[in-house]
Amino acid sequence: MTREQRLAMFHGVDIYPVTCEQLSAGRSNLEVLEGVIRGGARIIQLREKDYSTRSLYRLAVQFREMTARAGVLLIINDRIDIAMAVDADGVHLGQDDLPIPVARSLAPELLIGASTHSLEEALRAQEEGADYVNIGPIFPTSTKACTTDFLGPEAIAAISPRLRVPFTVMGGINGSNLDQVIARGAKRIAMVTAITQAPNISETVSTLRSRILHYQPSAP
Ligand code: 3NM
Repeated sequence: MTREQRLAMFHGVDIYPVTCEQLSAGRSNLEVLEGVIRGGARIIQLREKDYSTRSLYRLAVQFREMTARAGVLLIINDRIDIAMAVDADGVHLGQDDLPIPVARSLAPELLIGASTHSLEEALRAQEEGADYVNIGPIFPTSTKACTTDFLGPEAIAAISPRLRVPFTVMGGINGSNLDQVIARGAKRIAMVTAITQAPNISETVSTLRSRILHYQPSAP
């Protein structure tokens, strides 16, 4: 696929599940992926910080097979080499990973996402050519050893009007606070544990998706 086709698919994203096998209630990443696909998600990010390159590559090959069959975008966290090796749809880069322009020159057709934690970082990532930026952490989360404080849902309303590129939000988002982020303008919502720890992943993904897609603000 070209980057343009991938971008068009990205625009159709609502829920954005991110893996973490350690926090998947004893299930494998492939089992989680299967549930995520059955629940109707249009994208998944493979994020495993501590795997060896070979194990991550092997898993990414399987993720690519399953996501390609389902027409689901596959984004690889941090590792542009793995993303290129398995013909993933994109790479998600943190503030300490390869600079966005370098990643872009290596892989012109990959979507490049960037983790950002402030307005300044979000604007810089956009200027550097990110295809989408993540704003987070929105709420406290123990999934990531965060050095930054959480931003609060108000940050979404403050940062997103300054962005031309699509954005995702992440960090501590779950069924109980989902409406707060949607109400601030979030349309693409990234989650780890709200999905990976759900007893029934496909049902949870499906329910969260319909809440994102059919959100109605409650009357004042
Ligand atoms: N990145 P959960 S927050 C991996 O803000 C990650 O950049 C974040 O996990 C960021 O949905 C986060 O379980 C953890 O809170 C999100």
